[in-house]
Amino acid sequence: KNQKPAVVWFTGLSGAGKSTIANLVEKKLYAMGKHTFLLDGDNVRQGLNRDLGFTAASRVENIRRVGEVAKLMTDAGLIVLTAFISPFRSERQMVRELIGAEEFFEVFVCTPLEVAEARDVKGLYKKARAGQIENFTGIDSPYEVPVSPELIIDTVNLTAEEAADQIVAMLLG
Ligand code: GGZ
Repeated sequence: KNQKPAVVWFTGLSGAGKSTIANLVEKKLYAMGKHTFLLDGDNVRQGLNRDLGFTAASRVENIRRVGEVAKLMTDAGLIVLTAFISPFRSERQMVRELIGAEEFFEVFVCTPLEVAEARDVKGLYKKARAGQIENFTGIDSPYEVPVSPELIIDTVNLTAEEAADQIVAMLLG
């Protein structure tokens, strides 16, 4: 089946819902016969990037490597989904240029800090507030809101299903 390679680059705070939505998008694309790959912290920070932490320099390198891997995968014809905080505008711009603007879709999973922190699914915000985790995004490490993403997902008013449908429509519509 014919398919256009693409990178759907999710960005947003920890606990914003990036992985949840990316997983749903992948499921929907798979059901349509598309070939995809999902890159996220679970499969990247344990392996390829296990030498990296959460200083600004480590995050820059994390995103650079993920961008390069995504590029290789689009060269193989895949639709690549990436779910990383990717807190810095300059690195998101760098990967946009690396991939090529026509194939790059930046999706801002827009969940306010108060909402992500209130959910605190993994208890990480609590630990960060208590000083047990340093350089935590939104607490003592910055998140730079995207200026012109291809899509903004309002997770306060949309379900993950609805968000995933919006993304599929953007990609294939
Ligand atoms: C942010 C951290 C931190 C710090 C551990 N700051 O909610 P999670 O757990 O599953 O997602 C977060 C993930 C962030 O890794 P990324 O590779 O996406 O970050 S970046 O793009 O900025 O390089 C969180 C966990 O790792 N985590 N310590 N200090 N998130």
